[in-house]
This record gives sequence, structure tokens and C-alpha cells, in this order.
Amino acid sequence: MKISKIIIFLIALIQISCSETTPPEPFGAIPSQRQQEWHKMKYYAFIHFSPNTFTNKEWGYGDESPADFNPTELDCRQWARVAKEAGMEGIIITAKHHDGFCLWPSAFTEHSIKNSPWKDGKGDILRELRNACDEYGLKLGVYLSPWDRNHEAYGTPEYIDYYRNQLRELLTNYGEIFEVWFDGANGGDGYYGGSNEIRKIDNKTYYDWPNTRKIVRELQPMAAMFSDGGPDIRWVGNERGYANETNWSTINGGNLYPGVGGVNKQLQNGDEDGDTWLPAEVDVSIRPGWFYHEEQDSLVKSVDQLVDIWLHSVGMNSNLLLNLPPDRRGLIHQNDVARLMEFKAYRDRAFSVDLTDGASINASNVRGKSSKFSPDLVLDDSAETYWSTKDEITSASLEIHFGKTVEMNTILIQENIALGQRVKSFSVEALMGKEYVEITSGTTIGNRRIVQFEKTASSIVRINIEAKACPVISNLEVYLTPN
Ligand code: FUL
Repeated sequence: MKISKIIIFLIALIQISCSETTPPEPFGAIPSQRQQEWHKMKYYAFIHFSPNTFTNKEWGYGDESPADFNPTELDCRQWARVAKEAGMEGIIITAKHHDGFCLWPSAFTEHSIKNSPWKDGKGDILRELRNACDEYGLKLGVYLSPWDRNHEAYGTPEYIDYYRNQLRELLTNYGEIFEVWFDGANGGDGYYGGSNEIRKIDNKTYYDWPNTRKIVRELQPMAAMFSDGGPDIRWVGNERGYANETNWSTINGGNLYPGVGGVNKQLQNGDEDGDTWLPAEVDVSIRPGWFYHEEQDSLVKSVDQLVDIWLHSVGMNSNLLLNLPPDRRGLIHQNDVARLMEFKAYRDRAFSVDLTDGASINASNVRGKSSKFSPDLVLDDSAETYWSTKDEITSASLEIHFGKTVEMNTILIQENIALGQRVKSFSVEALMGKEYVEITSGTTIGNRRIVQFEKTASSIVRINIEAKACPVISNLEVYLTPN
């Protein structure tokens, strides 16, 4: 009897010590493998290019002639080189915008480059871009507008077959696609094969999204689908380049679909405790328009504006999809190129010296007192390793000792989101004399949070975290960025 009690006691002891050194259980909705791959990205280009470039419109009516589409120096290698040199990781192209014109020689319509003067109708921009992306080590994504103001059958079930056939072409013939963009816009009126009328559809039911999505999963299982309702990435609820300070990657996704309308606030915030992992992507143009307009050559966003957008997108738990519209030559305009390179140079300067290099760190609690969850792991180069606390501890802090007084104004923090988004709020304090003084604070962290504050000189910084479950922090960096 006594021996069996001892054995039970020993087993319980082993269980307790194991549970303290095993990783925390995932908390709430978590990202799929496909979403985790997408989260590893930060910054990629959007290319808006169509007859609009030549007719000076934003939304072509659908009656444009393919003869209008005649770039004189089209060079997808220039786009890819610029994107690469700008530090981008991929390019998403409007294979078909709302005007219905196709940048690849689709077998299902005559409204494409095959009837344009460009390369005597024998060209294929998707093919050229694929090759250019491969040459420069970039990923390729496609935007295929559901709304088609050219197609005569738009509004009937026949058009859905057409749309799906085009999706199949794009997802079969152009190698690996990392993202498929489903735009929700629908203005009603259009050419529609010469009918010139308003055609209203029910955004929720007309496209039969569940079956359209299946095609993407079947042909490109790792492609992330973007729309107001994902299913992999959500719109951020505005086109200004700003994610919300509080940005949950979780949302109650049941009623969301492309063009849902009336939910911008929800899309900006996400939902704390939302049942679905659906992170936000920020899409914004480097110019006022999505398409190239000569009169906007002087309105390319400044480096300051781009830095602000960076801090509000990449720095607020989102990825940044920055639009670079090719001009009528078919090149990214020199003003845009110059600005992109200045912006890249700024980032290289700002984020080159991580002040935590050589610093030491301790935590208010370490899970199982184990080196597997040590605070040192937030300062290593691995995104996989992380600091964590025991399960019951949801308020905890990290203290960075720089070993000397350093000047700083920026902090970057990352959660290990594979285990769910946990942090609700945080504050940063610096030791000033004998007292800790708060220098900044914030709400959610998620995949990546960058916060700027007044330049502060101190030798110790403390980060206090309030989480919904034991925190899992994978990375911490501190910088002095130029103003
Ligand atoms: C919107 C479209 O209507 C714009 O033309 C542009 O493509 C933008 C990215 O999405 O919904």
C-alpha cells in the first residue's frame, strides 16, 4: 500500500515537472501552415496595369479597345529588379481588373493582350513576370477581379464558369502562386458585351465562393487567399496604408466575404477571441491612384509618408502590399523608383544596429525554469525559439540590461504566433536614475509590433506584458532610428 502511494506521488511529481518544461498549449485560433508562411513575409509589390494606364482611368468601363493597350518598352524584369532592390519579396499583378482586359492570352475571351498591338498580340505578361520573378527570387501572386465590366454574361451563372476557367488558367500555367487576391468592389454599371447597363449581383451568393475557393486549394494548396473574408488573409478595412494599433489576427469570420460592406471597423481591429485566424494585409498605392496617371508624377509618396505607412503596417501586425503602377512605357516610373530606393536606404540605416546585441536579459518568470524557454531566446536569431512563463502567469516582464547607457527610440517585439495571439497590452519602461519611467505603451503585438517613442537614454529597459495566456515572445530588438 505504502509503496503504491509512493509510486503515485512520484508519477505526479514527474507530470508536474514535465508540464512545466513542455511548450505551452496553443491558445485560441491559430494560423495554418499556409498562413505561417505568409506571416514570414513583410513587404511586396502590387502592379496595377491595364487599358486604364492608357485611357487615364481608375475603373475602365469594359468597352476599351485592346488596341489601346500598347506599352512601348514593357519590361517585367525592370519591375522585378526594382521590387528586389526595394527589399520586396514578391509581386501581385492585376491579371484582370474590373474592365475585364486580360494581361495573359486567356483561351476564354478575345478581350486580352492577344488582340493588342503589343508584341503583335503574341505576348504574355504573366509569363514574362513569372520568369522575371524567378530570375530575381521573388514570389508571384495574382489579382483576378470578380467584377468584369466587359463580359456579356456577367451576372449570370455562365460568367461564374468563365471566372473559374480563368482562375484555373492562372493557377495552372504560371508556376507557384503565393497569393490570390479577390477584390470585393462592384459598381454595377458596365459595357457587358454592349448592353451598357447596370447589373446588380448579390456579393454573398453570386460567386459561390466556397466552390471557387476549392479550385485555389486544389491547384495551389499553399496560395493564401485574400479578401474581406479571407479565407487566409483579410483586408485591413482602408486603402490608406494603416493597420489599427489594436490588431487581432483573430476574427469572427462567419459572415465575411468579398465585398461584404459595413464591416471596416471589424476588419481593422479583428476580434479579440475571434474564432478564426485571419490576419490583415495593408494595401496602399505609392501614388494617389492605383493606375498610372502622368499628372500624379509629382505626387509619389515621400519617404516620411512611406516610413509612417511601414510603422502602421509591418509595425502593426500586418504585411504591406505597396502598389507600383507601371507607366505607359510599361516601366515603373523613375520618380517612384527613386523614392523606393530612398525608403530602402532609410530602413537599412534605421534598422541596422540592434542595440540588444551584447545585452543581457532576465524575466520575472521562466517556464519550468528551463533553458528551453529562457528570456535569452528573444535575443537570438531564431524566430522559432521563444521565452515563456508558467501557464498561470499572464502578467510578466522582461528586463534588458545594455551594460552601458544607450540612446534609443524604437522597439520591435514579436510573439510566436504559431501558438496563438496572446498579448493584450504592453508597456516599456526605462531606468532613469533610481526609478523606472514609462516611455511608451501599446495594445496588441501579434506577429510583429514596432513602436517608436521619444529618444531615451538608459542602461536598462523593462517590457511589461499583459497576456490572455502565458506569453510566448520570440523576438525583441531595440533601435535608435534617424528622424
Ligand atoms: C479596389 C479596386 O476597386 C481598386 O481599383 C483597386 O484594385 C484596389 C486595390 O481594390 O477594391
